[in-house]
Amino acid sequence: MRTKLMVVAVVLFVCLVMTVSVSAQNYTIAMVVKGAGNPFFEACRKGGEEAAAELGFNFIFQAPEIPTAEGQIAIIDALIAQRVDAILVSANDPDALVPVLKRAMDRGIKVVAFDSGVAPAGRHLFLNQADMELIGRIQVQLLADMIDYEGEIAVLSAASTMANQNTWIEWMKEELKLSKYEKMKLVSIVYGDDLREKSYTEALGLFRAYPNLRGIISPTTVGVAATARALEDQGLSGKIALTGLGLPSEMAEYIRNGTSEAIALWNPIDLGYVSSYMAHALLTGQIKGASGETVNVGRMGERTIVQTADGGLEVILGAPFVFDKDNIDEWYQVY
Ligand code: RAM
Repeated sequence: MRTKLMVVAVVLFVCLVMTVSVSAQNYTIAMVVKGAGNPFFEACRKGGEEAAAELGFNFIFQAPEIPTAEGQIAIIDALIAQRVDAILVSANDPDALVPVLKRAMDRGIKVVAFDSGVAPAGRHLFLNQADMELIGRIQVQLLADMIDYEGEIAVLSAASTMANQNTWIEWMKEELKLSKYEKMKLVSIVYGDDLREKSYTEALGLFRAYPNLRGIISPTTVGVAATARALEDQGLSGKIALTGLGLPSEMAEYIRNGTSEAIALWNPIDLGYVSSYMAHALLTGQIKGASGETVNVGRMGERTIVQTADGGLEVILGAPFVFDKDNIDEWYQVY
């Protein structure tokens, strides 16, 4: 009888230990993106799901109906109430999200911003897709080549509050200061808010307001695809050049027919994958989230945490990649 009781006690103890260790690793990581229906973020989601399968955490994907800070704040509030372990966020506004993210961090939730950052006070880490300066400058260089360094140009951006687009536009302006661009003039910056129809309408507005327009840069996957469609609908392909940051899957037909000779981007699947690995490493204690630490990011190898100019901490994914007629066929089915 005593031996039987002992066996039962041991079995119960083992079960208890197993439950504790399983639930300790059963983290929930939530990805909050700018807005619903954006294929760029669907690709980020794929990367998050891939990391979840490898590391064994629960993955939640959430997006406000339209890309606003208010929508994201409501979602994050609900995630805090749900007691998720980490939040990955591509912010619609770098400052408006700080109070709610601070509240999340106060409750022990790890916050990793990715793609479009939040101010350092509202995050533990930021995953930067690529050097912001490079992304800004490269788009001016691509457009300049298309229009022989001459004529009026415009920018069709996402929302005026979005940190990633705003930083890239600042670097575009810096690039345009170089003497080789003295015959190019930035005449307008308009905002399509990362909504397809609004971006389309803004593109039409540019065509109407600037009859001499030679080129458009659209540093948003939603904006660049909408502008390409507007150019074709108005019979302006080949008359107004177009570049920006586009998904190969959405831009392939426009690149093949010359509406846009070239676009740039990084791999959004990797972006979702690496940001998930970063959050998981913070949760397990593999990293503390300090400058100089190395974080293991699965099939992408390792990355080092560095200090940014704004006093925050970030990890850089890689370099932007240019897609054109020569390589689009290799990429349009990938993302
Ligand atoms: C849109 C979003 C996203 C940006 C890409 C390039 O999908 O604005 O934040 O990184 O474009």
